[in-house]
Amino acid sequence: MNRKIFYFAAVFVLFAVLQTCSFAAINGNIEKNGIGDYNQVIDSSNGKPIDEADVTLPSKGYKTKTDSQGRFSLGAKVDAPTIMSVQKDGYKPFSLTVDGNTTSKPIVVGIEKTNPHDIIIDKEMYHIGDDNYSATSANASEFRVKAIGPFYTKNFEIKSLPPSADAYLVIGSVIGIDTKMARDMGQSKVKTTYAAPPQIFFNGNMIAELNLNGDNQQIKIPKNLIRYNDTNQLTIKSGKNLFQTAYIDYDDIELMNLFIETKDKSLISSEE
Ligand SMILES: [Ca+2]
Repeated sequence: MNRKIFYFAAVFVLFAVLQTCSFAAINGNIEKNGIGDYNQVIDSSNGKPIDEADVTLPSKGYKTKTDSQGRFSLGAKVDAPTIMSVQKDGYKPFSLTVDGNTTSKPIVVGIEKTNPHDIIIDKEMYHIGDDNYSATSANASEFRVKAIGPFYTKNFEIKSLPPSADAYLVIGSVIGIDTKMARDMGQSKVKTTYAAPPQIFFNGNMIAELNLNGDNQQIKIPKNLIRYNDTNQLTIKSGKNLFQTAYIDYDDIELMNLFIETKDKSLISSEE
């Protein structure tokens, strides 16, 4: 296979803007076939096709599986940015925000095997907010999942982590954030208002604010907040529309794939 592959992950990756935490280098998971003629899921470590992977567009209710060559087709037309999910047992849950531009050419997705210390918190898509949003909100046309309310929360166990590693919360994909920064970046078309950013809490402590939509946003979890061999709690609160004073209007967002990855500190510093 002499196919010419180039990386374009960085185009889609927009980092969370954090107050106190530093970033890890991002995984270059998405590869695009410069010549190819079909969408494909491959193992990022060896390039081998992955069959029977689940490929979905949750907001469109579209589901398919890859064939024996890892190939798949997107049966739904995609215009506005939409979250595409790829899941396969033994691999990290993967998602990518696609739009008409992305899907006009074949997409080759490289997925990574899970590591022993990875913790998958949630592989579902959630709509956080109140189902009251403007048609010009970032990605409003793609909202199909009913809102669960203004916050998401989940308890999960952490047994142990390697002492030489840092833990990162990874948010696979998020769309719909209407902050001032998202508006200034052209992600939101809402002209007259904007919302406070969604806030991420770990065991009751705010560890980050999400100002932008995007894939694979990584947030370092302060080690002193982690409870080992015990239950930990992740909460994501939607921000309020800062220009609506007559009633509380929560920013409506959709997110998918929440997990914790560990990265060896020495590896991270060499990547930076
Ligand atoms: Ca709202």
